[in-house]
Amino acid sequence: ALSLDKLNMCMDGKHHKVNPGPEGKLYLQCAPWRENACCTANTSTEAHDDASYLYNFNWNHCGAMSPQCKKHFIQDTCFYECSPHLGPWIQPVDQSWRRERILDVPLCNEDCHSWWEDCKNDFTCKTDWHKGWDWSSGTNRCPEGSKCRKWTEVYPTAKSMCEQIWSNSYLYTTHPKTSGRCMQLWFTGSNPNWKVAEYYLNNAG
Ligand code: FOL
Repeated sequence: ALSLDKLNMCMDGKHHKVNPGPEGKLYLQCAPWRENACCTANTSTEAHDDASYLYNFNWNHCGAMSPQCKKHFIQDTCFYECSPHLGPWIQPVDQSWRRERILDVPLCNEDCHSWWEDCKNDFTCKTDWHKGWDWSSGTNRCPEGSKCRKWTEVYPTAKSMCEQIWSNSYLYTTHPKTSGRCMQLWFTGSNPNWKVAEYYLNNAG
């Protein structure tokens, strides 16, 4: 679609709406986006389900993911599916399941660190969760030759996790939430990320 407004648009992803707009009700952790969202109410509900139809993605590929870790993945899903302010970081991509992706979205320091801290005691078998899984069962399983390892072995630092898990969707930053220089996964009230996108649009990354 012709993007007239990089500050208010939806990426051409698997489940994204064509244009952002109000949704009335979005489910639980996705509720902060309800006034202006790229996700539908159905997508917001699915974001909270294990192995949801969104990507058939199994968080529990190395045993049950802890609830405190899972809440960050739910928040990431809400952010990824619902955010209308990712324009400066949207890139075309040649993938079977989407035509656009996000690249190097500057993530607020606290959001990256709290995510990693809450997942520290969990396990995974892969650093890049976008590719290389065994999908023969219909959901992702650890590929042959991989082993479930402690989170901190796979991701020694918060930075390594935030940047590598979704193949550089995020860029690690030292910017705090209050800076207006980083995107927030977690917020209440009006979406603070519009101003951040505006800043990066005018200051060319
Ligand atoms: N969150 C964020 N922040 N950025 C993202 O890009 C993102 N993407 C997903 C979920 N949350 C995100 C979607 N996740 C496959 C794996 C994960 C996934 C979507 C699709 C998948 O089918 N992987 C195949 C390769 C498919 C292909 O590239 O053609 C595989 O080999 O495992």
